[in-house]
Amino acid sequence: TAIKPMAIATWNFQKAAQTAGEMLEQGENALDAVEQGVMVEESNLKNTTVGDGGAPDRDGNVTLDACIMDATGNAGSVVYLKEIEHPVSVARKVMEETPHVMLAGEGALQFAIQQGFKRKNLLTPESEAEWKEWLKNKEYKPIINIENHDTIGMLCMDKNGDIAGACTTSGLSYKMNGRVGDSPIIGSGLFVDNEIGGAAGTGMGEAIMKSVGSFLIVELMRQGKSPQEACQEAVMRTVNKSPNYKDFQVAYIAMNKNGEVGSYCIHKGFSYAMFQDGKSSDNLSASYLE
Ligand code: SD4
Repeated sequence: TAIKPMAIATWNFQKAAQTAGEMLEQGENALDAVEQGVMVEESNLKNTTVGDGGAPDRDGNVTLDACIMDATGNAGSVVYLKEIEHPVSVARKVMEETPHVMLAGEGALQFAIQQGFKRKNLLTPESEAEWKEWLKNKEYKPIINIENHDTIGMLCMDKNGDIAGACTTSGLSYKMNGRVGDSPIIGSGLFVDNEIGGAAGTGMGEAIMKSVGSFLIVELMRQGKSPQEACQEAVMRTVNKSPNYKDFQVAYIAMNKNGEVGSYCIHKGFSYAMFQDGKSSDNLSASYLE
């Protein structure tokens, strides 16, 4: 049977999935599609959890985390990157132009500038005003599904059946200065093994990192689980080990080599966008809690 290219993305990012999906249908490769797809959200000023317009940390710094993986198992990542609108593209440059996988902070910014990326102030007046409001009480309590949950993780399968993935975020709003989440950590916020499939996570990064969630899902698929079963088991790993699991969200999406997809989350309200066969859809994820 002919392979049907497709793109899936965390949350209802249909424009991002469509951008990638249309590229795939035109025969472009999964890596180019996944990069261009997530860039839609990096540029979306209304998305305060990714790229330009991202909410700052508690000291007012917008710091971005992103990673990308291709079908050969190569990976690139940037963490605590400031002033660059498209961290995913810097992550791709790290993968392609350096002997390393991950660059952080000042060094990542220096590398980006060397590669021709332009510095830009990413703190919008709106995000700054909200941060100043937050400073009045300094209450650190991410609201489930709404605040802090708009990170884009995306998986693409191209016409050759090859899979690539990317994940990009400004992390949790009002995080501590220096905090890095799961999104740029290979195996946590994202993992792709082109023999098996890929997975991406969103939600409370600390919980995802502690279970190495995306790697876990790919390994469970390797053992024969469907993407849906694998996502569910990864979420349950966190639920069973976290007495306070009701206080945060963790959500995963996954895709296998047969083009089957799945998703699971703790709290109802997570959905994933999908583009295939020229059609875009928003899919409500199964959840542990109603
Ligand atoms: C993080 N996982 O930095 C990210 C946050 C997130 O939608 O997914 N927001 O912990």
